[in-house]
Amino acid sequence: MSEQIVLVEARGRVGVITLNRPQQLNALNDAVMDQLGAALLAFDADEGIGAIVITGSAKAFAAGADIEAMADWSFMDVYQSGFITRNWETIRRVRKPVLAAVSGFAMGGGCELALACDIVVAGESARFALPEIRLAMLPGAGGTQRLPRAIGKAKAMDMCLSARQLDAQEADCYGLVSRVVPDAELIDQTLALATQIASFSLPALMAIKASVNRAWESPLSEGILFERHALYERFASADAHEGMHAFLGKRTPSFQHR
Ligand code: CO8
Repeated sequence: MSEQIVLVEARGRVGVITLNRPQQLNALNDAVMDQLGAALLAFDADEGIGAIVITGSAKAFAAGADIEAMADWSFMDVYQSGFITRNWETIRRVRKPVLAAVSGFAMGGGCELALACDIVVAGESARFALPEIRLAMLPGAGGTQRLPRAIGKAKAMDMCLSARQLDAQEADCYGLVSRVVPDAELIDQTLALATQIASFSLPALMAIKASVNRAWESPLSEGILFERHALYERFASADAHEGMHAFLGKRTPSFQHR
């Protein structure tokens, strides 16, 4: 039986997806992106799951798009088949929180995959780069768009134009990652964080994720309007009433994810 290139496992209310092409440093080919997308959508549809973790191996989260696969593609190949659009953007459809647990290389498309996640937890060995310029290519899976939004134009230009690599501490300082933890604790700490998040009310998590994402995608006035309606909608949620009454009653809330 051939080895599974994407491993999928539920740990309580957390769905864990592990990229598993260690020989190729988890280079992202169509099969990986198809399976990653399918796993994301399955967890997103699963009522028993409240948060999702994507991780790789100790040496590489992912070393980018599979260069061997795409080296001889023509313009028509990528245009007609909708390269990137066809299976790299599935993650944008996921409404539940997605956490990346990154150790080792997060290069090119691997860095872009981390940038597409909601929270990035980096092990101390994590290395982030968009080195496509070395190939005379372009960070085309959201890199030139999400990176400047995440870390600002000056740092993003430096990374994109010079292939500069950031270590975990630099990535933390610049806002590319959410937190840095010792490598040995990466999975446990990310799972603990995901478990904590998944214990909260799922519709509230989804509303907050949508509202924060709106901050990136609209002017402030529209973002504030979106947020206001998201807030009003909270009052239609049984969990919100339960959360507030539990606080007042000095007891632990029992969320039904409604
Ligand atoms: N694609 C295919 N194979 C890869 C990739 C990759 N991205 N990265 C590593 N591998 C393979 C190597 O070819 C090697 O295979 P083999 O053992 O058969 O020779 C194996 O993985 C191990 O790699 P190395 O021997 O190179 O390991 P090192 O520890 O010496 O180096 C590095 C690790 C620094 C990560 C190095 O492998 C490297 O530089 N990899 C390429 C990184 C890169 O350029 N990534 C960007 C790719 S392009 C991209 O992601 C664009 C996505 C956006 C949309 C697409 C537009 C281009």
